[in-house]
Formats: sequence, C-alpha cells, structure tokens
Amino acid sequence: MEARVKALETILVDKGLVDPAALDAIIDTYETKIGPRNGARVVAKAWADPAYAARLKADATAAIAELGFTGRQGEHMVAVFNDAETHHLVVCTLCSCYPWSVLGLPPVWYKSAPYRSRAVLDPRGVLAEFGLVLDPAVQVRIWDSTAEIRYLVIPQRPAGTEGWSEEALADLVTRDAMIGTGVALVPDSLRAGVALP
Ligand SMILES: [Co+2]
Repeated sequence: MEARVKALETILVDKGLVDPAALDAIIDTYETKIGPRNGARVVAKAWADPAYAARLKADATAAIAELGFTGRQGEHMVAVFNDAETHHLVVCTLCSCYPWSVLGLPPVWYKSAPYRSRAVLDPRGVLAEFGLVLDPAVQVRIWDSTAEIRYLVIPQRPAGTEGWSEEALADLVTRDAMIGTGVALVPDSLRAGVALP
C-alpha cells in the first residue's frame, strides 16, 4: 500500500497536479494543529449551552462552523447524542472516513480491518476491549462514516459537573468518547466524593 501511494504521488507530482510542499503543509496541519481538542470544545459547549446543543442536533455542520471548525473531511457533519438508553459508535467499514475538522487524523486502530469489521459484528466485544462495558439494557447504534457524512458522538455529561466552565468540561472529553469507543472522563475529585471549589 505504501509503495502504491508513493507511486501515485510521484505521478501526480511529475504531472504538476500536486505540490509536495502543499501536501506536507496539509498533513502537518491535521497532524499537529487540528486535533480532538476541537471536538472537545464542541461537546463542552453542547453540555453547557442547551440552545447550542439544539443547533448541533439540527445542523451539526453549521453549529461546528460557529466555533470556526470547518474544512476538509468535515463538510457534512452529523452529531449523535448518547443518553441513558443509547450508546453511539462510529466506524468506517469501507476505509477510514473520519471527521478531521473536529478530531484531527484518525488513530491507527480506526483504520484497521479488525476494527472496521468487528465494530459492526460485535460492538460490545470491541467496546469491552477498549475497557468500556455497557449495561446490557443500553442499545448500541453503529454509524458507518462515508465520504459524504462524518459523525461526532456527543458523550453523556458526567454527573456532578453542573456549573463547570466550558474549558473545564472540555478536559473531560476524550477522542475515544467522541468516536464512541469510550465515555467522558469522570474527574477524580468526583469519584472520591470531594466537593469542588
Ligand atoms: Co471511509
């Protein structure tokens, strides 16, 4: 695969169709400048601001663009909200479609054949391998990303975070929680039952 990509790149560069420096700039942007913190800000705002959550539900592309997150691989976004009854999980069964504008580049496992097939065939088994064991009563819904639509999971807000700033809330939102292979972090202070300042 690597050799085929290299061969294709060489042809495109030779024909003057792509500029290697431009390719490097794009890759660097998504590798180092755009990452899952963008998505975490979207989730935190949805938790803190019900009107924003409603806009996100109605038109995720526009609501995410309000925060300035637009661009490649994020043109048509759909936000799916976890609740007490339903847990959402995102996969691309065909390849590796992923919402770059909010999560950056996909992790290696997201692109692997075992994840792509098993997320559909045995989602609870896959989730357990990520350390996430759901109540059997919770329904798991799988969303298959495509070149046209990219999904962002909005995890449930951890209990006891009422009144937290969006910045503090965003720290609880992991990349995996936004793919659905995890849930939002529970702050240690909450776990220990210690009152927060
Ligand atoms: Co794909």
